[in-house]
Amino acid sequence: MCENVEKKKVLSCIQPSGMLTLGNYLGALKNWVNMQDEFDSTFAVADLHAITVRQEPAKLRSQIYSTYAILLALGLDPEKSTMFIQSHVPEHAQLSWLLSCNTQFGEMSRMTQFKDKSAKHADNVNVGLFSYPVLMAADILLYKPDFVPVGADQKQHLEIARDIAIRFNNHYGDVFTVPEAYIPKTGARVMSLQDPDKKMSKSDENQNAWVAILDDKDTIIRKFKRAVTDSEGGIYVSDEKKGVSNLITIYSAVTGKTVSEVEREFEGKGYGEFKLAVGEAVADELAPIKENYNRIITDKAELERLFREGGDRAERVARKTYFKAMKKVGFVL
Ligand code: ATP
Ligand code: LTN
Repeated sequence: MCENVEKKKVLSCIQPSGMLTLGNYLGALKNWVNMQDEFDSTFAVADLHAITVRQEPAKLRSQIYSTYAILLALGLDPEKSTMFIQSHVPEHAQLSWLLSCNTQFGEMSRMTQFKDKSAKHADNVNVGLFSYPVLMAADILLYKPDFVPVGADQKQHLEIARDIAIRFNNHYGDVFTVPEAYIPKTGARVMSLQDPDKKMSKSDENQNAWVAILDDKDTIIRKFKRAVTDSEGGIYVSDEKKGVSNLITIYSAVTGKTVSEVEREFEGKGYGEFKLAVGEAVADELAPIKENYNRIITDKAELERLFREGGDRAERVARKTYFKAMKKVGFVL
């Protein structure tokens, strides 16, 4: 008998705005890989989002290729998942306009990422940076996903996407599915290795603060050896021990061991030994990804074939939703 149960849908995107980090991996990408068999999955490189901060054109171009290649290197399979580049599907920008006209200035003004990023890029507080969550809502709503796997920092943007979908549906009639955030229990917020009060971010100038997915083993171990802890000793999770807690979270997310198992494993041990173990576990997890990446990135023609095909597939879905929304709003099609 043929099984014809419709799979639930997931969608997520990642910006090609620099080297992807261990934070991106544990907070989001690892879940994408885990979800692709069970769900009807769509994943995109959010290149339109990347230009909300200044990008050098040649560098942006190469980062779009390398981000797509990393997704393949992680084990995402274009046969199973629709994998594409956001700007190749014009409906993202087009729907974003419709949604902008149904989003209030006041609700956008509350977005904490806008506040953080406009403080960081004070010379370029552009309108795109402000309306970024509306474009993100368009990315999501076009594909009607049930779940959106992201790190904890994106929760507020997901809530706005839900609010916009509900409001639009109430006003014009049912067009969008109201999505739910899918945030991992461990690894949703990986902190900087140098300042555990701050999120690990690829744009941190201090290179020791973050681990890139493509860092080599020696670099990874060196960064973990230098990770900030405290002078107290004791390997357990506590608000007073943010550095150690972050390392425990990372180790737990990578090995699949629970936090209490990790605490027991390192009871009575020193920070040196612990940091080395975390570094080695992370390096071992990332090594095959790096190896795959080095192979995949050399074949540009194949990368292009894959992202064009993914783009065509995505557009077939996006176009339907977009035209339905246009029609409901009253445009002549
Ligand atoms: P930037 O640091 O340049 O602002 P970013 O890494 O936050 O960029 P994206 O590359 O778009 O932004 O993030 C992709 C995914 O990675 C998102 O789902 C985000 O929640 C997740 N993510 C980013 N940083 C972390 C982190 N430190 N811990 C957990 N998840 C993270
Ligand atoms: N804003 C996200 C990246 C992103 C995204 C999306 C995530 C753009 N569009 C759609 C999920 C769904 C970020 O992580 N900075």
